[in-house]
Amino acid sequence: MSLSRLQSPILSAQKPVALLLPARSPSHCPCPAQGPRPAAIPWVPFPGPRTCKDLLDRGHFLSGWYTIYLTNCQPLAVLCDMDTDGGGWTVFQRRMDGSVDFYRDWAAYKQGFGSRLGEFWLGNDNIHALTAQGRATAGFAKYRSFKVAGEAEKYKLVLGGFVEGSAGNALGAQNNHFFSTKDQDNDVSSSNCAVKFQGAWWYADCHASNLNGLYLRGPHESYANGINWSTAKGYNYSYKVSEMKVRPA
Ligand SMILES: [Ca+2]
Repeated sequence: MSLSRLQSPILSAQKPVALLLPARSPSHCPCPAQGPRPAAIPWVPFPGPRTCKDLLDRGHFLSGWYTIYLTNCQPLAVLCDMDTDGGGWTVFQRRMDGSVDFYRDWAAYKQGFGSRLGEFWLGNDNIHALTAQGRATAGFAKYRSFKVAGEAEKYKLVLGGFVEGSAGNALGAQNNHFFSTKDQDNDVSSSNCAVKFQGAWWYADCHASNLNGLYLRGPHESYANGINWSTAKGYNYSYKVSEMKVRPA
């Protein structure tokens, strides 16, 4: 791993590949294959990749944007990190240069925003689908499991135990809390945490981490409104690089 990656919080999670299989049989749900169907056995189901780990296993060793297929065969373009910690990670959040505004409303976080070329949030509905049957993993801060509920449950964070990570467990405090944005206060504080700390997160009363906070480029005087990970560099240091990613078990 590069130093910059080591210096940034990387939330990682994973889910069993088996749980990503479609409810119906592949013959009723023929996801497009990557590349040509094998001519010799055209009748054999040849499902498309369901995760970045699938793609890695099929020989895609370079990081980049690929199309994967969710459980209902819905295609989704995702950034696959094929390099960090063995590769096969699906990245759903990236901060790297402050070029994209992350202080956005519920609708924006629901559908996703940003640029494939730089910073982005993949969208809460997509993140929910990716983690629907989530179980754990690794990175800068590693968790045994990671799941984001659907919108009906306000994208609640369901986190497994903290496994390891030099940055410490700054996401644990947000476990079992709803997602909040500046226009939807679902936190347990009498104030509006998203407005107070200028982000969008699974705020409680309010946070120990704020990876969708303002891009403040390192040390900052303001309190807890940057890309903070309190158990590492506290509430007055904003990380310059942040990635959140999941990988199947
Ligand atoms: Ca509140």
